[in-house]
Amino acid sequence: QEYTGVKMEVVEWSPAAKAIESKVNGRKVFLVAATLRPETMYGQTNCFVGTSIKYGVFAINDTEAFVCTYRAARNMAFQGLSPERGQTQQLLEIDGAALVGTKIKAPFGLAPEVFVLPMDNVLGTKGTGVVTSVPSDSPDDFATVSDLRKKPEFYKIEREWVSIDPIPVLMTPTYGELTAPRLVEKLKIQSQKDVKQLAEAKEIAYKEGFYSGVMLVGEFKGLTVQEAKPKVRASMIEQGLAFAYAEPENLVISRSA
Ligand code: ZZB
Repeated sequence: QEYTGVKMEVVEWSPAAKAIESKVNGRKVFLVAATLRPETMYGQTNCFVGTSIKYGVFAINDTEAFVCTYRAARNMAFQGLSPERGQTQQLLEIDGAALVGTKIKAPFGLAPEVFVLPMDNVLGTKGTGVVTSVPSDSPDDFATVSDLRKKPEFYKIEREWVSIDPIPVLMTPTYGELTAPRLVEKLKIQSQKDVKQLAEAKEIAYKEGFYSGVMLVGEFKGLTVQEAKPKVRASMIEQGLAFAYAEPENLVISRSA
């Protein structure tokens, strides 16, 4: 599975994560999200972590540190993303819950700064355990953001952290410019707990976007999603905002399992 690792630089730590600042030796710290849809990065409105997942802050070199699961850091250590090949260098450990409310940069995002929010369905066993959120094109993200907006107190977040509306990124003939909200409505998805319908919606959104989508924004506006996808990715990597991150097949919990 070849992901794009998106580097979301920390702008301001949440109070609960503030202590990290003094323990990274002046390194820039990034939450790193694994995505299969780099072309949608213009529409990021926030980022998700699992509140009961343990994350580490890992030194990548002398100037940068990544926040992700230990499992992801270990994979990265075999892909040129560690001071010493195959060796992780963990600076500290932190609970996902403590990261919520941290303000980070969203590379290529039309909303350039976003907040870290909680999501129930983040898997610690896939990608980096950090998920960047694109409610315009990801039904899971739209359903979760809708839950958070309905019950901010329950999720222990500030209303302001979920204030960005879905941002149109691409257009499909069937669902228009907000594919995920349309699908959530059509399949009568009530919340992030409707995992079965969400899996179906995700499948449809992937296919529709990939085969029929046309870019509405960004450097490759007007190109089809199929054409734009590798170009957006290459552009992000070239600008130092992302990197290739591969995951060994047998470690991925596959959808059919
Ligand atoms: C941004 C994005 C925009 C994504 C979109 C999807 C969509 P898959 O297909 O099952 O492999 N993701 C990544 N890591 C995790 C995790 N640990 N737990 C839960 N979700 C995770 O899923 C890959 C996608 O699932 C990734 O791509 C990421 O969300 C999320 F418009 O990144 B994506 C129709 C989907 N649209």
